[in-house]
Amino acid sequence: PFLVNVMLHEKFLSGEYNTTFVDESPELFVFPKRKNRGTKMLTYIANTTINGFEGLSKKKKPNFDSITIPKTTGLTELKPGTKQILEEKGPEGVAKWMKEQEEVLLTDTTFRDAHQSLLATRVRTKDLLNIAEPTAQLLPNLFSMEMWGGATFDVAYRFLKEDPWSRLLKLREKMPNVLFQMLLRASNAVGYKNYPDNLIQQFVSKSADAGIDVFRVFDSLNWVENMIPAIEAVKENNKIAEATICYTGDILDIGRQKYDLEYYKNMAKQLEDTGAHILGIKDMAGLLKPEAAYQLIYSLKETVDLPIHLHTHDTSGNGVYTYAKAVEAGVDAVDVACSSMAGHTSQPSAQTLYYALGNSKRQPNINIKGYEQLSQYWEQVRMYYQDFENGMNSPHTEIYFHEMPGGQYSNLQQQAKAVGLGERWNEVKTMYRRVNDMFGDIIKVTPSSKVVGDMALFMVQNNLTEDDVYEKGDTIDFPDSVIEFFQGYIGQPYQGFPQELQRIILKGKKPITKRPGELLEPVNFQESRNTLFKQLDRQVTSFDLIAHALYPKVFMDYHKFHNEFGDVSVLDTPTFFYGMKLGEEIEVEIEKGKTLFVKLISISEARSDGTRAVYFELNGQPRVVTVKDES
Ligand code: 3PY
Ligand code: ZN
Repeated sequence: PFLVNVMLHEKFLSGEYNTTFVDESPELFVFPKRKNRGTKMLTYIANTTINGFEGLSKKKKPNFDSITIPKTTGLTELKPGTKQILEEKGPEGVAKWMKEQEEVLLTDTTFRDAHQSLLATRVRTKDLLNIAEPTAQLLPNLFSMEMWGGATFDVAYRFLKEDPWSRLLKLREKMPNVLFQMLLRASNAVGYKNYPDNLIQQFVSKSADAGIDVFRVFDSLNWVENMIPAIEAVKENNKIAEATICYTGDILDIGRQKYDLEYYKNMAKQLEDTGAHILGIKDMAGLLKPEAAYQLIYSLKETVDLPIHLHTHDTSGNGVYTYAKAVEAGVDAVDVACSSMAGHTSQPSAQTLYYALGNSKRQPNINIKGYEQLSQYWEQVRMYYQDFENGMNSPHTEIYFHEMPGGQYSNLQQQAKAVGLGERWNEVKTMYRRVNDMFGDIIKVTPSSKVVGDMALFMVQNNLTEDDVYEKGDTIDFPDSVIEFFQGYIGQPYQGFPQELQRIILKGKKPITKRPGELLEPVNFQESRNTLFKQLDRQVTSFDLIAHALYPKVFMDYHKFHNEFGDVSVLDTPTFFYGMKLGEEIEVEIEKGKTLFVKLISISEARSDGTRAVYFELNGQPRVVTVKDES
């Protein structure tokens, strides 16, 4: 085992070792413990069967249809795509190529924003992997697949109990032909606060190594200064920097002049000056109306030389109309989702846009039949996640009032339910807008949108009005995220903070005006490698180090869970969320070529200590595990 540890060690593999390597790498002396994967897995299934899935009300496992996966002819038959253009021509070459295309290019967001916005980010790696190769085969002409970043990173560890890095690596293997795109919250990385610059650099570098090609970089307050370290890191890694403007308000509303056309043109120029390769427009709430889209894109095309990539959400139902106008104005690429995962808080449907642009030179060059096949897959898989649906079944024009980002809507709704405000959701939405206005009409996107959401929940929960905040604010303990926002820890809003409210909230604390990254202590990766090694009792990868630096508690909780229940990402999704039914049999491929057959035989009555015995057959052998009934 010692030799194996040496040969698999990251430093050994990278060639970065010297004569002190063995002395400085205590992890080499840790030998694998006997794994009892079967028991761990049965314990998870038994627990979920008896107690339900954390955060969901317990219910009987529904019957799901078996899933049809389109047949593929194997990776060797894949048509080359944009990934190969990047490899041959580099990031500038890709940007040039984009501008030369007549048709509008498509980014498919089904693997990231679509489920972040419709299903509280809960889609599991297993369901992505099953359709990855067919997607690569059927859609080789996509500009990119947005499949990582945003909320997928912490939700993977926190709720799905799986490793997001492993998701990226595995998808990359199955989809070698299309550019992989991630959403990067600039100095907030994939978190909700600003991190030290060296952590941002490491995060970008390792994400690039693991397979990300296009980094959509945005700042939650559109503060360009705060985007530069991330953009620089992307460029250093020779990947594509899509520097992005977040769109809010309405450029055509003369009563709403804070964010007018000049504001966006000015920001676009500043972003071009950073040396980015693509200009992104991120309409995270779906506020960009069709005529405004035309005028915005037309003006930006005149202002900058970069290809322009537009992202919207279809919450109002106007998404395809907005794209059609943007296409008319010359937008180079737009974000869509596979139709059964599109619409409402998600992106507009790829297929709908394809048909809408029929007989025009700019119609996307995609395999529409292939898209329909993928859509059938997602229609079935979406059923697995029915408990996370946000309940929005029709166009929601109220978005123009509350302005809540699509990716936040379902998540904030879950948060509201969790604190007992499910019944008062309408009040929360109204309060969200009020809070925005109190904060001086800010850009609302993660994490600034979370601050607004936290404040709105806080005010509804405590029955506070705006007047209460101004009159009794000195006696109110505001949420930490709100205090930190007013301290300047996620950056400086355009035109500054409202001073009276800032004074009330900070209660004498001094705000900063510098970029937080300049003040934060760099992460000491060597030290944290040693500490983590002791805590985890196993080899520590760079991926672990970064995840731990971003989310210490979430990461450690994930490891605790992993030690207790093993790798649950191998379970099928219905079993993962609902456990098993009596008499049911499932197959679990725990590694390539190694399948366990599990049958649930019976469950005992609760005993005096509140536990139940759960009887299984594992590969035909009787097994029993004891779990506590929490009901
Ligand atoms: C995210 O940052 O996760 C978003 O999707 C913002 O729109
Ligand atoms: Zn989005």
